[in-house]
Amino acid sequence: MIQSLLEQFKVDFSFDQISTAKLETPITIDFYEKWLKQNYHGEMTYLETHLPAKKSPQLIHQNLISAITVAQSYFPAPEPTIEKYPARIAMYAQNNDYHFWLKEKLQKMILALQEKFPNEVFLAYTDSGPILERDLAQKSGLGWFGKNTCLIHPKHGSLFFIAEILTSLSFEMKTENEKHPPSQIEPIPDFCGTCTKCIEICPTNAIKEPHVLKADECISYLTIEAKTVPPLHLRSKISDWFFGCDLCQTICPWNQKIFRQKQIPAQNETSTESFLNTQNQTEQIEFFRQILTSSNKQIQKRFFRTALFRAGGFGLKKNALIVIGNKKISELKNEVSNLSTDPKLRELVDWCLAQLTPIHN
Ligand code: B12
Ligand code: SF4
Ligand code: SF4
Repeated sequence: MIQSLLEQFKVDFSFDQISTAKLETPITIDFYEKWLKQNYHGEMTYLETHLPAKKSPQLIHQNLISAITVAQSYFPAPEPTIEKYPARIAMYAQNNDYHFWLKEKLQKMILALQEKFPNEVFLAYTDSGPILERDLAQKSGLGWFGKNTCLIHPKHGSLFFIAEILTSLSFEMKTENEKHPPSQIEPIPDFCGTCTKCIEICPTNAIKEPHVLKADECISYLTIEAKTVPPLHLRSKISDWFFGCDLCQTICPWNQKIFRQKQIPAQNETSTESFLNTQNQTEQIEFFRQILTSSNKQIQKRFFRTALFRAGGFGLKKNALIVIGNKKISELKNEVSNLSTDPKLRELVDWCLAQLTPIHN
């Protein structure tokens, strides 16, 4: 019964994949602990706080036994933002904030499950819970761990979110129509082979070795998570990325099929600098002008329920200053100068103005 219910969910909620796994100590927990000890997580201290529950998921709720895992493709955008941003933004962020709409899908699934299993526990998560999601998804057969650390599926590539329902239900029981109990799903083998494209393209060399990302050097961290301005040596490497980064995924051979299938030319996606025509340039200048001249409150209001909300007013101003400096958008010199009264941004403003000042011999 459960297998056919899951198949129904896959269709009803347009998931790319749905599966199950036994909930136990993750296979890669030792990698995770080592990674934390190396301080590769930067300011994301919540990743340390999450360690005990990640190690022993039953600390979340003692009755938890299994997980239903889903993969939801985010490209092309299934839930596109109303506003199209004229700046370089990671593909996932071209959707409304998945912490809301993807979780809402899981909550609808839980309502259906609770009708059939009223005495069982069901908890929905995507991204923010104390769960090692790539490990759980790998165990459920949703993909393999790429050298860029992303989970990749031979058919679906890696441009997908992971979400899960933790439950007290057991999927060990096999029904007459099911050849295998769902929890005995075979993990997908590693198809990276000798390829190292993701490591080579990373502008900040954040992938220190296959499977190991120094997060505090990743553009995604620097433009979304960091509450401080990026160190000087990384600023030029951020190039024109305003929010997030996709390069180690868009270069991946396993995503090229997705671009071809959807008839999207991958050229701009895999380039370390995006191409902008004159109209895009004008729109981009206006977009950054608005960011720089709005109050942090106005920015929060404008980006509510979008992925960009996470960076907040300070974060988006910081990101705009870096792109303006790197792309030498001198039309915004006055707006940049006006921000020098903000003590948190003053040093970055000086750096940005220095990039905008032509050097004379
Ligand atoms: C913190 C975090 C980040 C950090 C650090 C990312 C990182 N690679 O560590 C930053 C801010 C940089 C980030 C960036 C991005 N993130 Co993020 N992030 C997370 C979060 C909250 C925790 C990840 C974590 O614990 N990292 C610590 C490392 C050690 O663990 P890991 O990345 O999961 O890596 C696993 C494997 O690679 C494997 N592994 C590690 N070493 C080795 C060695 C060997 C030999 C093997 C075989 C395996 C192996 O074990 C690890 C643990 O299971 C998860 C959500 C969650 N709760 O899990 C989302 C999550 C991983 N992020 C996600 C996404 C979409 C992104 C971005 C694509 C967003 C963007 N475009 O800007 C980028 C991708 C950058 C990249 N190359 O990873 C998705 C990934 C989906 C997928 N298909 O893999 C997740 C699962 C969120 C979600 N629910 O969809 N993220
Ligand atoms: S997201 Fe960008 S900066 Fe981060 S590891 Fe991938 S290529 Fe490097
Ligand atoms: S680019 Fe190559 S090495 Fe990197 S994840 Fe894709 S297949 Fe693996």
